[in-house]
Amino acid sequence: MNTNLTRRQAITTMSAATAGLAGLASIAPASTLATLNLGFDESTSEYTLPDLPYAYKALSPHIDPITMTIHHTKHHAGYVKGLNKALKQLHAIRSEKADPGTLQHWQRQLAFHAGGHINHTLFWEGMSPDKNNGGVGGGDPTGSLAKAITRDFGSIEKFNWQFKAAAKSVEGSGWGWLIYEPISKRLMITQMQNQQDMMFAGAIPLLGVDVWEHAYYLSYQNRRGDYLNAFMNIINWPEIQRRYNAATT
Ligand code: MN3
Repeated sequence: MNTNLTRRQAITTMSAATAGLAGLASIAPASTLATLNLGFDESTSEYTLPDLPYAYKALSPHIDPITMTIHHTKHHAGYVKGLNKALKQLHAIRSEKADPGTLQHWQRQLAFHAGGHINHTLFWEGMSPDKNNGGVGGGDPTGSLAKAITRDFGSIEKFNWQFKAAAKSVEGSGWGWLIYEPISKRLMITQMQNQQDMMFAGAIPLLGVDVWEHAYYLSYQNRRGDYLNAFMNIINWPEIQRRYNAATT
């Protein structure tokens, strides 16, 4: 069975149910992350690796199929495995079946691998094949998101510049993010080191770009800037708008 189709059907069903409650204005808004499929299996309490929403070759020529395949089936799968292992070890420590002195290690492992799993899930779904390849990728944001970007960064061009410059200058491995800060209701651009460091509490991730070398090295080698220029052609702005709507509704 196609996992993504099943998830979309579930979301459609949920939306229909929510529509029936339209009169309840005070109902908690769906968070940006609420519809994200992390492949959590209630029966085993373990996370699984969801399928990509497109084929491995679909983002060509911007990201090559071998990079996509290894990135998803090896790197992302590794974070899912590491997340399950960290949770299992923490359970064992609570049950006094493991050395409590290793708690700090497994807490770090939990943050790193849970971050890796969520970051990559947001990353895959935040991209789409470009318009020449049957997708909706690229172009500029529109609507309320474009207005907010213009308000908070000065213009779409200034946003594009800062987003790429911030991602390009991440030291070592990490991510560039467009986030929503829900308290002052503003968009910001942040850098993330590894899978979890430097992100502040409350930041709601909208758009992320993976700048670990595994994300681009086969095609771009040390030219991270070229990879980031290519990435702009496959941003799924309708999905980022959906996340923005969920964060601000
Ligand atoms: Mn990665």
